[in-house]
Amino acid sequence: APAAPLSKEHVFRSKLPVIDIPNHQPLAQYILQRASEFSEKPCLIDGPTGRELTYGEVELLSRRVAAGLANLGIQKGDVVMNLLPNCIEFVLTFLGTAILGAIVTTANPFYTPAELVKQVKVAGVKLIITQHAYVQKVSEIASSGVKVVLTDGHFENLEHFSVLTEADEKQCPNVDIDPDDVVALPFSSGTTGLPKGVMLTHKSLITNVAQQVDGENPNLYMTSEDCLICVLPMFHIYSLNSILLCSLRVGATLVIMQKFDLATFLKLVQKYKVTIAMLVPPVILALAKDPTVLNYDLSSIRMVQSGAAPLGKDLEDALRIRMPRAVIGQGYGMTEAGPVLTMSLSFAKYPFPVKSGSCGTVVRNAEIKVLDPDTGAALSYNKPGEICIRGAQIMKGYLNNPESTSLTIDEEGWLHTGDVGYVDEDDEVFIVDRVKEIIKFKGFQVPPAELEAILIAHPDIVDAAVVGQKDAKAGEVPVAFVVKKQESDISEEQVKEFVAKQVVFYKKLQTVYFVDTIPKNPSGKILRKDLRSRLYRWIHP
Ligand code: 4UW
Repeated sequence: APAAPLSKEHVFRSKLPVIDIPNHQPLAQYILQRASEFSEKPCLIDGPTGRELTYGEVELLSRRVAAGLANLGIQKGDVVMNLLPNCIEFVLTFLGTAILGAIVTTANPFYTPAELVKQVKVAGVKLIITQHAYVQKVSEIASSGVKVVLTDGHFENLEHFSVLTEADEKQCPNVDIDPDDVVALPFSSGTTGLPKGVMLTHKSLITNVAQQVDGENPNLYMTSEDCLICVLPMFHIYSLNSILLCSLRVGATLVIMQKFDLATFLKLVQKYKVTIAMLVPPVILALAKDPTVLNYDLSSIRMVQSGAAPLGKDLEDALRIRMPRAVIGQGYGMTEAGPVLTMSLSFAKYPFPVKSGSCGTVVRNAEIKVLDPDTGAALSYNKPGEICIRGAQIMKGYLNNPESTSLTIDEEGWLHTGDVGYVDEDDEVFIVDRVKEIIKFKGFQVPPAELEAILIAHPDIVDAAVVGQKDAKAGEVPVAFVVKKQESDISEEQVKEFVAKQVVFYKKLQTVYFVDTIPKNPSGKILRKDLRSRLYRWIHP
């Protein structure tokens, strides 16, 4: 079908035709719709141990986990925290919780106890599923009445995951799931402030998976013949949606890695003849530049996707030279957007030519527009402004936070991303800047407001501001501007250590600059742009 013409209001759409999306179903039913067709086929392979589960086993065990969670008192609408690195149990927990009509909140197992307590409270977590290695971190939470289940080993009187996988699947309660019920609650700080619970419904996630892999000409063409490597953490929406849910939907095989290690990654790609790799820029950098890559046969890879942070055109081209047989392109996502906004049409079954450096085209069954930062008017081709998206895939809102929700989704249903970009004449989206506070360390979110709150809590610190500084390896790193008390002789090292003790590794401050004042506008908002340009001038005098 021909592309829809650009309307007068400058709304951009996909070149792919609109499709029917069965988003009235419960998510797990949609995701596992074809599982019986693939029941004997490997679904999940745990990279380090080689343990495999077929589609038949994944489906059965997920229903058992749903029944087991119900036995532990979890009901529809309750929140379960999936505090696991990439592993088979992560997948079973996600699907089991979804089947039960309950809600999964995902968290990084490397979070500090303080970070976990905040999320558990905001999300109203009833039960945590984790590994033995992280049990100390949640001990305080457990003593306040939150149940903890361990996927490995035993600890005091905590339940073991086998109480879930050995439950009777016939006892799984029959629940009525409404398409607008929340199923996933990842945390994101969005365009401003502290991390918030992002309410993704059954309808949003089905819509976004369908926008990628469904239809006669899927935007992200993958099939049951494909083998994907999953090295990005499933607790982040990129991996959860575009890697896990999409591959289950099409019946592909997923090779799971717990953490990135180049040699292991290359070995697994070679061993399992991986065909699709969804990655982030730092991994692309390693693949493009590290000499050891040349010792492996990676010719099975037909598609490489990058996203979650900007990928320079030079790096994209460098990888293309190394992997001439693979289609290389980008996707652009944001947790609140469900997450995928745009994806390269070079990944489609019947692909379109795309330009290096582009983030792709808006997904089908959705609309984007680009707003002039000064006037709020929608812009035409090639004019940079704030990217906004609308469609059934975007979040329902932030949990218990109507104020932040209405600042992000306007009355007409447009989600304002805080990203600055433009759409070229070929409908390709290019991201050029960010107007929101968020710092991205290797694609991980670092919310400045969270670090500022920690800094200001220090007795020697009067005021503080945190901004991102460009970094060759991580993309960006957080640096702080700190106003200390007049009589204080606190050092940079002491400030860094004070923060480091309270946060996960990628939120640690790289540098602390002591200053006399923090530049603010009349209403007290930190002028981050001023601070960023000050940094730039210091580094490039
Ligand atoms: N280029 C430049 C990009 C890009 C980017 C994201 O942590 P969040 O909330 O979410 C994500 C999700 C990424 C993602 C999900 C599913 C998918 O298929 C895919 O394709 C590769 C990617 O990162 O951070 C959102 C913010 O991260 C930046 C941008 O600022 C966005 O608002 N970002 N992708 N390709 N920047």
